[in-house]
Formats: sequence, structure tokens, C-alpha cells
Amino acid sequence: MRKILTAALVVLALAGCQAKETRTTTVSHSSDVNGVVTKNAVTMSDYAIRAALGNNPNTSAYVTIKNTGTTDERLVAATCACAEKVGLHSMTMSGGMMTMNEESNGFVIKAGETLVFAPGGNHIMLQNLTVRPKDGDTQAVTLMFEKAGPVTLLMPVSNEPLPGKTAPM
Ligand SMILES: [Cu+2]
Repeated sequence: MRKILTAALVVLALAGCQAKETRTTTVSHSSDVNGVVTKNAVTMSDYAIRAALGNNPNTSAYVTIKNTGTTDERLVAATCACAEKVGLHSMTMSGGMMTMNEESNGFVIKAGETLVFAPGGNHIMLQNLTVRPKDGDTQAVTLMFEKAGPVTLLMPVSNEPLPGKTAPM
């Protein structure tokens, strides 16, 4: 697990009111495991990509993923044509410092559970941007799931707070 100090982490200004739009995408996948047919479904909501600020070469994307299926799922990786490197990062507090950790094995989402990527916590890190997302644009981000396969979300570029989620300040 790689640890990265977040000295350069930009605390995004969270001006404005709650986003009124809700964005949801659901994919279903049926599989036959040892003769038992299971249905694996993941629902993605509240996704957005933050506009690139100033000369910052990086930005983040957020999404809420609910596993509505009966078997565990794993988010393996994410890709975006807008960045040279895309990582799945978690945040932990150590020694009074917030640090980002690259989760190279991805995130397990157990049946019935929800994985949240939101400001101040888990985030999809877009590093060395080749396209600088601007407010109002849309950017495709592909999530790679172990069972459901690749899912491409057209993420709105927005610095508005995500519905129901506030950044710890
Ligand atoms: Cu990060």
C-alpha cells in the first residue's frame, strides 16, 4: 500500500447549494457459479468529477456504489482518458496527518453494502491530467468491476456538494 502525504491536497471550496440533479446508473450481471445462478447488480449514484483547479495536475472523481446483488463484488480499477494515471484511494488519519492510500487491490463491496467515494474520504484520483475538466463539462470515467465488468459513467464536472454528502472540514 503506497502512502502519499496530502500536503498538496486541495480542499475544494464547497460553495453553493445542494445539487438537485440525481444521477444513477445500474448494471446487472448474471453468473453461474457451481451450478447456482446468482445475480450481481451494482447501482452507481451521486457521481461527479471535480474541475481541475489552477495548475494542479490532479483532480478527483466521486461515486456511490451499492451492491444490490447476492454476491460480493469488487471494484478493481478505474480509467479515464483524461488522466495519465487513475488510482483508487482511501484516506486515513495517522499521526494527526491525513494520508492518501492507493488501494491497489481495489475495494470489496459485500452483498447489500454500499461503497462511498466522497470528499474527505475515498476518492478516484486522476493524476497528470491530459484533459482539464471544466465546470459544466462531462467526462467519461470507466469503473472496472470483477463481476459486473466495465461500466462507463458520463460524469458531470461539478464542484457542487454531492447530494446527502458533506465534506468534513
Ligand atoms: Cu488521492
